[in-house]
Amino acid sequence: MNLIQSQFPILSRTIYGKPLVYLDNAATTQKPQVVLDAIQTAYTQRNANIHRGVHFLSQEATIAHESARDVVRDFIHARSSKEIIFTRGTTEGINLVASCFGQQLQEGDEIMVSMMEHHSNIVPWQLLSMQKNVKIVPIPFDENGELEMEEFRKLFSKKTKFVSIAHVSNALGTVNPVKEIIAEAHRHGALTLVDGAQSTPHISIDVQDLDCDFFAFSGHKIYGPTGIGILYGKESLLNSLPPYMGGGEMIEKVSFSGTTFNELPYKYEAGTPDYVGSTALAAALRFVSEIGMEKIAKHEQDLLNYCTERLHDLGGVRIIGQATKKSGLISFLLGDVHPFDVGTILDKLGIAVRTGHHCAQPVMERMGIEGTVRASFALYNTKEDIDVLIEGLLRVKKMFRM
Ligand code: C6P
Repeated sequence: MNLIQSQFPILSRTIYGKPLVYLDNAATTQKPQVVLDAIQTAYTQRNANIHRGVHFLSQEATIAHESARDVVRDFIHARSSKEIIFTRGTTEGINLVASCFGQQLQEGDEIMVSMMEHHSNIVPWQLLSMQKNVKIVPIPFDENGELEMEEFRKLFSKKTKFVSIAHVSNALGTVNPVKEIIAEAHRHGALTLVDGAQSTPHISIDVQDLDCDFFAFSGHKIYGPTGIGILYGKESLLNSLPPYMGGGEMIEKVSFSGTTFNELPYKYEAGTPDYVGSTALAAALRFVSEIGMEKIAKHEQDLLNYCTERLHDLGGVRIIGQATKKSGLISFLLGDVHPFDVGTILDKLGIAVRTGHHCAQPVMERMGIEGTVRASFALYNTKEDIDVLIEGLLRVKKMFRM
């Protein structure tokens, strides 16, 4: 166990008597001790509802929560903490934008999403389309898993109002040229959202450099707790959109003769916020920042290259998603063995991978397959983990007489 791995208590556990090899990081990452400590400290030292109490504990909890917001602002290089909305995760962030921005749309307006989106960046727009009769225009991708950029440029019309796009595909690993996509959308007067669920843990994010209008990500995929995520939105836009949910915290004054809303970011944070999750997320972001996003990205690229090579050498492997720019994630098929069977055998060897459609059914449809086996890497994975995976796949090959 190396120095980084030793900071993740779960990594020392065994599964069916075998050391755990955790390669399902795109689904969720494991938590370092500093994050577990942050949760423990929040509950044992300063648990009190925030923004409401005059008492000491409430003020201390409020300060911790608000400084967590500042940590997020710095991490994604936002201009102001007012632009950082705490949500439950990427899914909620996208739903918030679809719902609030959607209110401004007229029948026949168009929303562009790509064919490689996670369901979270398709279904909220479809729900909107059911209410408002707006049209969803899918951007195609090619056999390698790269967006067809020529085609994308042709898809704009006067009715295009929004482009919502994954930074990194969770099923293919493709890193999309989001900066170029955003610039093109802006040229056509459309707003943009970047689904950063699979990029934030692996690539340094600068929302001002990207110039995206909204950016969503989940805490649990970047070593933070479940149930907390971030929606970044440009301040002027968040000010101009209506609130999402109603309740405590998001109001300025409530009366039966009319209610007024709180200032940003509270306007979008109805109810008691997850002030424990926020501080634990901040601990996770500090943790990765101390290691360095560049170093993490380099390490994961090395793992991706090594795994790709070893899979090629193994034979009988079809890699699904061969884009030139990929993140630390590899989807594949082993002969005609069902991904579920591969995953089940690997599991018995202590290896955790994800199998199936990865909540990206249109990707599977485009590739003409039902699902894949997916190994996804994090900063604590090593080449030895990949060696164990390859040995496991050799076992599968033997069992299926390949
Ligand atoms: N993908 C995976 O195994 P939530 O569930 O809200 O934290 O994240 C949703 C989501 C949105 N966009 C992308 C690109 C994603 O990958 C995910 C989550 C996990 O691939 C769980 S389905």
